[in-house]
Amino acid sequence: MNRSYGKLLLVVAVFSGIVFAAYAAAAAEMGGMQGHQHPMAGPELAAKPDEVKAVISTVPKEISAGRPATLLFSLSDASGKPLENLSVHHDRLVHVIIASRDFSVFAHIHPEDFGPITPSMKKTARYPVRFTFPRGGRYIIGIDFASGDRNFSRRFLVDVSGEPRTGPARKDLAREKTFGDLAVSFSSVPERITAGNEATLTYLFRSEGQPVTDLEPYLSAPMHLAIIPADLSRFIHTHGELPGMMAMGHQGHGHDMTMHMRVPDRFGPKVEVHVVFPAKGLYQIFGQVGHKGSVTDTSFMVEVE
Ligand SMILES: [Cu+2]
Repeated sequence: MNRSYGKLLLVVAVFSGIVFAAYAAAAAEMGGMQGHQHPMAGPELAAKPDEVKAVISTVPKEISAGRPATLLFSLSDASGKPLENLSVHHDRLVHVIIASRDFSVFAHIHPEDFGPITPSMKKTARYPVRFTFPRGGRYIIGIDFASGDRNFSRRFLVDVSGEPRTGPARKDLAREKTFGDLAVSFSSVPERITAGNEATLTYLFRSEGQPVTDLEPYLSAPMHLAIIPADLSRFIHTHGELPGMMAMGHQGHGHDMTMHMRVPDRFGPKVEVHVVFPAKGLYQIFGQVGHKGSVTDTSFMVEVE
């Protein structure tokens, strides 16, 4: 056992009271965790869940609402060595999604957002982000990273002290919502989504009554999505496609084709997402699009039967 792994274990031991690493669920989640989901699994779906390990630690140890916190993700391979060979995917080394249990809080951040990636971060495979949790209660933290040509996702739960506390998610199946200056119509085919079967989600964007045709890529994809069930048992990160891109994507190897496809500089008004929901229940779908130089976060809920 090398020294850094020893330290890692110590960190786990020290923080185990407040941090829940999701190893138990990892095997069940593998199918739902890859960047782009297909019933036809690509070779990367065969990756063993214990092939890489991700551990979260936080400073301070107990996070309080309204106080800045540092979240540190330590990545290691099966033998416990730091995972040094992370590859950039979607323009970043590590993607971090944070959502509150009631889904009123959402953030998508990266270590790169807080300064350059240092040689020491790469060598130790320890990547920090900073975040101020606005309310107390339970949060899900999902991370995505790639090593070689394999994508990995891991999920953690953290409890934040302080009032007011976020409660459970409430069912809200509204299909027309406005986010910033974008009016969004959300629909699914089939309308009744069933577990284990692919559904196509379509977003139609309008602004001042007109279809929006100048959406912009965000981190090299037409849309970034984080899909989270109400019981926070999974974290699915996937990407939108433009209608018509799909035919190409589906000829591929069943992994994240959007990574290999050039996204037009401007597009709209529709973005499609192909998702296989792994189990019954309510899921919140956070979708992010670029428009006029900034990123708009959208949020819809689906009920999977
Ligand atoms: Cu990201």
